[in-house]
Amino acid sequence: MTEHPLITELSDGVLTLTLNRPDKLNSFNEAMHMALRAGIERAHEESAVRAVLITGAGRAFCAGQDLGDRDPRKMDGPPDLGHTLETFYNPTLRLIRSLEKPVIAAVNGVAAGAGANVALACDIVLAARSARFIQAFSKIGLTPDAGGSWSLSRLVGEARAKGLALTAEPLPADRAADWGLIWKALDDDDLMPEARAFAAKFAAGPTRGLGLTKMSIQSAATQSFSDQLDIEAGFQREAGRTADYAEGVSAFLDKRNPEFRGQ
Ligand code: T3D
Repeated sequence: MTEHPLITELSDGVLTLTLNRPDKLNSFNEAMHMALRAGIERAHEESAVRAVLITGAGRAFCAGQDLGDRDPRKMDGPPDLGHTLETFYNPTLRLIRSLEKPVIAAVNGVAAGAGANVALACDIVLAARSARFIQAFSKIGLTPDAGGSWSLSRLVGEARAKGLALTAEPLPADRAADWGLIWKALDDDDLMPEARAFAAKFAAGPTRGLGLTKMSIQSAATQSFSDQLDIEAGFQREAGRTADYAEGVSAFLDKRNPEFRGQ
């Protein structure tokens, strides 16, 4: 029986999506693309989902595109990779960025090509110390995709973005954290417990406030200071009307822990 390319589990508000093609280092084929997209769509639709955790089965996070599906010797002519990006990668990346809930990537091993850039599109990236991030594209004559050119240049600046993309040198998790490419590198055995703890904390948090925080930080990249002040005011107006805000302030005044309900 063929294993499902994505293991999906919803527990206590956390939707865990595990890329599950370990023999191919969880590289993307069409079935895994569609399953991951369906998982993120579910997170958009279901209020029971309050945080998403993406990780990989086996020793890798994701090795990008399954190159077995791109064998030139089995094709009539060159593939239209613009079409495959528009059809498979870009919709999922847009869904991750537009999801008004936190998305955590637990990078358990190598993350290469589009696999690295799917991780970098997430909101909190945790990586095992043994993990490496590889912009593998230049090794096969391609150019960064899955949002990599955007994420790299914003997260680590042009010099490091160009260095990573042009050389395809593996970047160890510790250095990725030092450079600000990811949130944290962790001992391998600590990765999943800590990632689950993060996800649980978000899932028990003020969901609307967290979602607006994500949107606010993302919007700041393309706004003037003055326009961003207006956006903050609009978001704060909305956050201030939530039951979770009332609970947060009440709990502070009562000197107790808040019980957020995601409302
Ligand atoms: O095509 C489009 O639609 C456009 C979009 C493109 C997006 C992209 O992601 S392009 C970039 C594609 N990815 C790569 O170029 C990375 C290829 N993989 C590697 O460079 C290495 O495998 C790694 C550095 C990731 C890991 O190296 P290592 O030494 O730890 O493992 P390995 O021995 O190379 O791989 C283990 C197995 O996984 C091996 O299979 P085997 O020999 O045991 O049967 C290998 O062939 C397979 N594998 C690894 N990556 C891929 C893969 N199979 C298919 N596609 C892969 N990307």
